[in-house]
Amino acid sequence: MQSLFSLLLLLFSAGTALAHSHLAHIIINGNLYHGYDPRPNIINFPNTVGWASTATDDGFVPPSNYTTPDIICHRSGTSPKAHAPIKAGERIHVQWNGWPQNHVGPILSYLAPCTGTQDGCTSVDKLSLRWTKVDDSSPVIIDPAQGTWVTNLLIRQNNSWQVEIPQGLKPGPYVLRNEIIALHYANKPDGAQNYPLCMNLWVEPPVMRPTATFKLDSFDAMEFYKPEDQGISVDVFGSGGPNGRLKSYVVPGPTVAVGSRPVSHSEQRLQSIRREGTPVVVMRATETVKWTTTTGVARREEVEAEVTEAPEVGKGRYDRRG
Ligand SMILES: *[C@@H]1O[C@H](CO)[C@@H](O)[C@H](O)[C@H]1NC(C)=O
Ligand SMILES: *[C@@H]1O[C@H](CO)[C@@H](O)[C@H](O)[C@H]1NC(C)=O
Ligand SMILES: [Cu+2]
Repeated sequence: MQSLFSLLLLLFSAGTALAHSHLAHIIINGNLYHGYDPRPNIINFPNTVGWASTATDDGFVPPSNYTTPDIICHRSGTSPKAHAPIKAGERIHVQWNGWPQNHVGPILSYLAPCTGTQDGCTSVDKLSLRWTKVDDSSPVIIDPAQGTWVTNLLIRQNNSWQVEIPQGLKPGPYVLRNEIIALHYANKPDGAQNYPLCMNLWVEPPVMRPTATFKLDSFDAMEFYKPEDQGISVDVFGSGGPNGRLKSYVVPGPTVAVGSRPVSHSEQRLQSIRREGTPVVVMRATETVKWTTTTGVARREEVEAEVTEAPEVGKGRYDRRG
């Protein structure tokens, strides 16, 4: 009996160790753009829009590292050259490479403009990125009695989540940071697991005139969370096992910015892949060229919107109930 238990425990821990994740790809209007796979011996696509990291174990950033640059865009995160083009108001399907059932927690999305560069987000100093939360996947606990969380919804739709780029967002280069905080060990010291995935976007003017005004906040990722936050240090399974007792969850970090339109749970669905998308490379801050395998023969496209002026920065606030 004892040995069977140990065997099961071993299988379970092996399962969780293997079950970490990374960004597989994103889909915008049926166009697929590649993510970055940090595991050893993988040759990544040169035109990935996903930030590279040294998380070779597909792992996470722990609360003890919340004040280090690793929390910004994962461990030793570095920006790629490519940016996925998207119009303000459109939706991105963020495809995770699998997600384990027990890794319950919130799915958070943040945007940061890349300013002061000629090449968009490519050479941006990640420490200078200032973030706005555009989605917190509320309500994070879908059914307290059943113990279902938004991560279960993500798993049901092939481990993906849809994020809407606010219609009122000014055109230009942005980093989208999609993060899941897995809370299965969050009742233990330093037990929460943050998986921040960054990707580069080139935001174009919306098809229709924006109806809502949107104002960027200016949060520093190294100040988002504290190990003792209510939503970070939390016993999600209660004392009674998997059908947890936790009835409500306090989302950590800044509140969702006014003018954001998170895709609601009922609107969440799969986007299908229709074709390989062509990312863009940003030139002279306001111009882009389409990605080609051989540089130099790319088509140049002017973006008519005035993207040079710095985006307006709002006050924003942290919600630290309790
Ligand atoms: C936390 O940061 C330290 C110092 O940079 C590093 O050595 C350690 O590997 C990090 N831990 C994780 C799990 O990323
Ligand atoms: C489901 O996700 C995998 C990657 O994890 C991907 O290869 C596959 O195309 C996705 N399926 C659909 C229907 O989107
Ligand atoms: Cu894991």
